[in-house]
Amino acid sequence: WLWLRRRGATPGLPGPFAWPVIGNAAQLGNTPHLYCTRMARKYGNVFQMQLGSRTVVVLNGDAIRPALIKQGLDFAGRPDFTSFQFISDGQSMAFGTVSDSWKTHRKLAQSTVRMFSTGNPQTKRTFEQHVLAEFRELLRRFVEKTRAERYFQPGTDLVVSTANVMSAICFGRRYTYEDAEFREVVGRNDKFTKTVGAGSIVDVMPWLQYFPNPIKTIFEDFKNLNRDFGVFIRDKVIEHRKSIESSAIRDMTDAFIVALDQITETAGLSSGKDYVTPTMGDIFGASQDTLSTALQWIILILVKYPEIQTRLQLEVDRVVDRSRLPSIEDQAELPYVMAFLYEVMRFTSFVPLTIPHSTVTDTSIMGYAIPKNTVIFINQWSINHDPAMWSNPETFDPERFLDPQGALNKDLAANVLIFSLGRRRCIGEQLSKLQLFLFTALLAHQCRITTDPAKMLTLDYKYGLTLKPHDYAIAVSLREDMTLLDA
Ligand code: HJJ
Repeated sequence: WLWLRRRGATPGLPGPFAWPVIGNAAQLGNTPHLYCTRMARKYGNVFQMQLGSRTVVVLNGDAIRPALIKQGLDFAGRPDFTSFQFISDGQSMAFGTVSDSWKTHRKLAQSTVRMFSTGNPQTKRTFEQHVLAEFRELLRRFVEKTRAERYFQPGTDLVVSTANVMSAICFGRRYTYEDAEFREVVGRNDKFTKTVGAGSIVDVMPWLQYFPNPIKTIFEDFKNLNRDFGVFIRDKVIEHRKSIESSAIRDMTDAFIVALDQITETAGLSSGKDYVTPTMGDIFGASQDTLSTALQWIILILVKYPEIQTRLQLEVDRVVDRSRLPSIEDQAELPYVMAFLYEVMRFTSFVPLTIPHSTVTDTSIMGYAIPKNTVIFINQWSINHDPAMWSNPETFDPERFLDPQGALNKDLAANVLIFSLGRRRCIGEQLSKLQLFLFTALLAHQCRITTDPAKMLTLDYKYGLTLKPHDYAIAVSLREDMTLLDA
């Protein structure tokens, strides 16, 4: 057995004993990030484990920054995992490995996202209007459901709502809450998240997909959702190509089509492959999954800690009177709202391990040699819960981000790691932070959210690429009868 472990392992790297065939897969359990954090305490911030046929090197704490920044190029690859081949037929930018054309596409995607969100005051204004329009619809629906059912589960409505903001800027349209096709396309995030999260079983024991067992069923669901999702995005792109006028760019899809066609012409790139569909899939898919997860956490925490909800309301009321709604310009005046959001990101760490990386060359980190094509897990959770960096890391406390004058401690906020770093860092970070700020400030300004006092609220979650809270029920009441949202 020791010989088996040595065979696939990286010489010299510490790590837990690995069982034959499965290695450490069973030990990961339902919380791989917690297992990795425990192992890092025992073996150090760089350790190895064996998952099925793969040796995985896990980077924790202070091993993360040097690997992703100073040696960013070496660590920027993606493993050839089975599940990744089914995301946009293996053409996804987020799940595909690095190359020269990848770099060009990523830059283009980055500037396109910026052009429709945080790029300049004009685009910010438009983006804000989309968020506001969706918030209006969402609040109306919440109030109606509270009237009809008293306590209701907000999960699916939050997905539709955030997906609609992104659909507006990606595709130039929104969908009603009753739209069955849209609900189907955005309603399977849990299945996506479960299969692509670090430690996913099919990726390290691919033989499991070939005979009847629970993993095979999960994988079939995953393939089906990717097929349906792909068709949805592809149809959008086809419609756009039919009606596009380069003098009047309507949305991100138009902008991306024009930009990519231009590059293909001038640089002779990418041999006529359509990268618009996979990249719009990445942008729309990633944003609706992550932002809806973030909002589910935000609302859960608001009802779990009503005194924090009150504190948010007090701050928003001090800055925004009843004659208008909170807006982007208020952000600098609302440090508690920002501290609350950073604490949600830190405390939940709802992307605990990033999308798995791989080394593209032989390299080393903190004195340990790591061969080319090694699977690398980045444990973001370990930084956000490091007791050396955060006092009482398991306590939810936005105050930790405020200095004695009540201003946001930006240096401390920059230590929260949830969008990753370096060449693979999230391209939607600015967009997400702006959208979450607006939603949170609007919620605090407009309504009070409560939960059934007879039911216990848990902060437990389901593991995946994103951690999803369990279902919970809320009631929503407007803070005043006449609301600005009716205007
Ligand atoms: C999806 C949910 C999907 C795609 C893409 C093509 C880019 C959360 C973190 C990163 C985001 C990773 C990306 C996800 C792309 C989804 C998402 C879903 C189908 C997709 C760390 O998102 O249910 O289906 O097809």
